[in-house]
Amino acid sequence: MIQEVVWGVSIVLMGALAAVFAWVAIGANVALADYGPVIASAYRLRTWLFGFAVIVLIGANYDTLGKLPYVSSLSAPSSATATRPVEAVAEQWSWSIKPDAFRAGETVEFHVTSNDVNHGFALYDPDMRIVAQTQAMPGYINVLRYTFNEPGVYRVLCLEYCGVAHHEMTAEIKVAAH
Ligand SMILES: [Cu+2]
Repeated sequence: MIQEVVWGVSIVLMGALAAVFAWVAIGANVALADYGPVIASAYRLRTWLFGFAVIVLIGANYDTLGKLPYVSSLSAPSSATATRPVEAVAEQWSWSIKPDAFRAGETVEFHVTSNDVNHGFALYDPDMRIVAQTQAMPGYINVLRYTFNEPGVYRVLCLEYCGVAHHEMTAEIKVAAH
Protein backbone atom coordinates (compact mmCIF):
# COMPACT_ATOMS: atom_id res chain seq x y z
CA MET A 1 0.00 0.00 0.00
CA ILE A 2 1.13 3.56 -0.70
CA GLN A 3 0.96 4.48 3.01
CA GLU A 4 3.58 1.85 3.84
CA VAL A 5 5.95 3.09 1.12
CA VAL A 6 5.57 6.69 2.37
CA TRP A 7 6.13 5.50 5.94
CA GLY A 8 9.28 3.61 4.96
CA VAL A 9 10.73 6.58 3.05
CA SER A 10 9.91 8.89 6.00
CA ILE A 11 11.67 6.61 8.49
CA VAL A 12 14.83 6.44 6.31
CA LEU A 13 14.92 10.24 5.87
CA MET A 14 14.25 10.91 9.58
CA GLY A 15 17.05 8.46 10.46
CA ALA A 16 19.46 10.23 8.09
CA LEU A 17 18.54 13.62 9.59
CA ALA A 18 18.99 12.32 13.15
CA ALA A 19 22.41 10.94 12.18
CA VAL A 20 23.50 14.34 10.83
CA PHE A 21 22.30 16.06 14.04
CA ALA A 22 24.16 13.51 16.18
CA TRP A 23 27.34 13.94 14.10
CA VAL A 24 27.21 17.74 14.45
CA ALA A 25 26.46 17.52 18.19
CA ILE A 26 29.43 15.18 18.81
CA GLY A 27 31.74 17.44 16.78
CA ALA A 28 30.59 20.57 18.65
CA ASN A 29 32.24 19.62 21.92
CA VAL A 30 34.34 22.83 22.12
CA ALA A 31 34.53 25.26 25.06
CA LEU A 32 32.96 28.68 24.37
CA ALA A 33 36.21 30.53 25.28
CA ASP A 34 38.12 28.70 22.51
CA TYR A 35 36.19 30.66 19.87
CA GLY A 36 37.57 34.07 20.84
CA PRO A 37 35.62 37.00 22.35
CA VAL A 38 33.55 38.02 19.27
CA ILE A 39 32.15 34.59 18.46
CA ALA A 40 31.68 33.78 22.16
CA SER A 41 29.51 36.89 22.63
CA ALA A 42 27.58 36.02 19.45
CA TYR A 43 26.81 32.62 20.97
CA ARG A 44 25.70 34.30 24.20
CA LEU A 45 23.41 36.59 22.17
CA ARG A 46 22.00 33.55 20.41
CA THR A 47 21.15 31.97 23.77
CA TRP A 48 19.28 35.15 24.80
CA LEU A 49 17.47 35.28 21.45
CA PHE A 50 16.41 31.66 21.87
CA GLY A 51 15.01 32.45 25.33
CA PHE A 52 13.20 35.48 23.91
CA ALA A 53 11.73 33.38 21.07
CA VAL A 54 10.47 30.79 23.57
CA ILE A 55 8.75 33.51 25.64
CA VAL A 56 7.13 35.01 22.51
CA LEU A 57 5.97 31.54 21.44
CA ILE A 58 4.41 30.78 24.84
CA GLY A 59 2.67 34.18 24.85
CA ALA A 60 1.33 33.74 21.31
CA ASN A 61 0.02 30.26 22.12
CA TYR A 62 -1.63 31.50 25.32
CA ASP A 63 -3.33 34.29 23.37
CA THR A 64 -4.52 32.24 20.37
CA LEU A 65 -5.22 28.67 21.54
CA GLY A 66 -8.45 29.68 23.28
CA LYS A 67 -9.78 31.00 19.96
CA LEU A 68 -9.70 27.61 18.24
CA PRO A 69 -13.07 26.24 17.09
CA TYR A 70 -12.72 23.40 19.63
CA VAL A 71 -13.96 25.65 22.42
CA SER A 72 -17.22 26.69 20.74
CA SER A 73 -18.02 23.04 20.05
CA LEU A 74 -17.84 22.29 23.77
CA SER A 75 -20.65 24.64 24.74
CA ALA A 76 -23.74 22.56 25.35
CA PRO A 77 -27.05 23.80 23.93
CA SER A 78 -29.66 25.12 26.32
CA SER A 79 -32.10 22.43 27.44
CA ALA A 80 -34.93 24.17 25.58
CA THR A 81 -33.22 23.53 22.23
CA ALA A 82 -33.87 20.18 20.63
CA THR A 83 -30.82 18.66 18.94
CA ARG A 84 -31.12 16.73 15.72
CA PRO A 85 -28.75 13.78 15.26
CA VAL A 86 -26.71 13.70 12.04
CA GLU A 87 -24.59 10.77 10.91
CA ALA A 88 -21.28 11.94 9.42
CA VAL A 89 -19.11 9.12 8.07
CA ALA A 90 -15.73 9.69 6.43
CA GLU A 91 -14.21 7.32 3.89
CA GLN A 92 -11.26 7.66 1.49
CA TRP A 93 -12.22 10.02 -0.13
CA SER A 94 -15.73 11.29 0.52
CA TRP A 95 -18.22 12.20 3.25
CA SER A 96 -21.61 10.65 3.92
CA ILE A 97 -23.69 13.18 5.87
CA LYS A 98 -27.30 12.28 6.63
CA PRO A 99 -29.38 14.39 6.76
CA ASP A 100 -27.59 17.35 5.14
CA ALA A 101 -30.35 19.99 4.97
CA PHE A 102 -31.52 22.05 7.95
CA ARG A 103 -33.30 25.25 8.91
CA ALA A 104 -31.64 28.31 10.36
CA GLY A 105 -31.72 28.22 14.17
CA GLU A 106 -31.62 24.43 14.28
CA THR A 107 -29.12 22.76 16.62
CA VAL A 108 -27.67 19.57 15.26
CA GLU A 109 -25.49 16.91 16.81
CA PHE A 110 -22.99 15.44 14.37
CA HIS A 111 -22.00 11.85 15.15
CA VAL A 112 -18.65 11.71 13.40
CA THR A 113 -16.78 8.53 12.54
CA SER A 114 -14.66 6.95 9.78
CA ASN A 115 -14.75 3.70 7.83
CA ASP A 116 -11.00 3.54 7.20
CA VAL A 117 -8.28 5.97 8.37
CA ASN A 118 -8.33 9.13 10.48
CA HIS A 119 -9.94 12.14 8.85
CA GLY A 120 -10.65 15.67 10.08
CA PHE A 121 -14.27 16.85 10.11
CA ALA A 122 -14.26 20.63 9.70
CA LEU A 123 -17.45 22.66 9.29
CA TYR A 124 -17.21 25.94 7.35
CA ASP A 125 -19.88 28.66 7.29
CA PRO A 126 -21.08 30.26 3.99
CA ASP A 127 -18.12 32.74 4.18
CA MET A 128 -15.72 29.75 4.38
CA ARG A 129 -14.79 30.48 7.97
CA ILE A 130 -14.23 27.38 10.06
CA VAL A 131 -16.88 27.21 12.81
CA ALA A 132 -16.51 23.72 14.31
CA GLN A 133 -14.31 20.69 13.98
CA THR A 134 -13.51 17.28 15.36
CA GLN A 135 -11.65 14.15 14.33
CA ALA A 136 -13.28 11.38 12.30
CA MET A 137 -11.72 8.19 13.66
CA PRO A 138 -12.41 4.52 12.85
CA GLY A 139 -13.99 2.78 15.84
CA TYR A 140 -14.99 6.01 17.58
CA ILE A 141 -18.00 8.33 17.37
CA ASN A 142 -17.13 11.93 18.15
CA VAL A 143 -20.10 14.13 18.98
CA LEU A 144 -20.08 17.71 17.75
CA ARG A 145 -22.99 20.07 18.43
CA TYR A 146 -23.57 23.10 16.29
CA THR A 147 -26.39 25.65 15.91
CA PHE A 148 -26.88 26.90 12.36
CA ASN A 149 -27.74 30.53 13.04
CA GLU A 150 -27.28 31.80 9.48
CA PRO A 151 -28.88 30.31 6.35
CA GLY A 152 -26.71 29.41 3.38
CA VAL A 153 -24.44 26.67 2.07
CA TYR A 154 -22.07 25.32 4.68
CA ARG A 155 -19.20 23.03 3.75
CA VAL A 156 -17.45 20.11 5.35
CA LEU A 157 -13.78 19.69 4.46
CA CYS A 158 -11.31 17.06 5.59
CA LEU A 159 -8.61 18.66 7.75
CA GLU A 160 -6.42 15.59 8.19
CA TYR A 161 -4.25 14.48 5.30
CA CYS A 162 -5.66 11.04 4.46
CA GLY A 163 -4.14 10.07 1.12
CA VAL A 164 -3.77 11.17 -2.50
CA ALA A 165 -7.37 12.41 -2.99
CA HIS A 166 -7.64 14.11 0.44
CA HIS A 167 -8.54 17.41 -1.28
CA GLU A 168 -11.61 15.73 -2.85
CA MET A 169 -13.21 15.26 0.59
CA THR A 170 -15.78 18.03 0.57
CA ALA A 171 -19.51 17.98 1.25
CA GLU A 172 -22.26 20.59 1.33
CA ILE A 173 -24.84 21.27 4.03
CA LYS A 174 -27.76 23.45 3.04
CA VAL A 175 -29.38 25.63 5.69
CA ALA A 176 -32.69 27.21 4.67
CA ALA A 177 -34.02 30.46 6.16
CA HIS A 178 -36.62 30.16 8.92
CU1 LIG B 1 -8.34 14.05 4.35
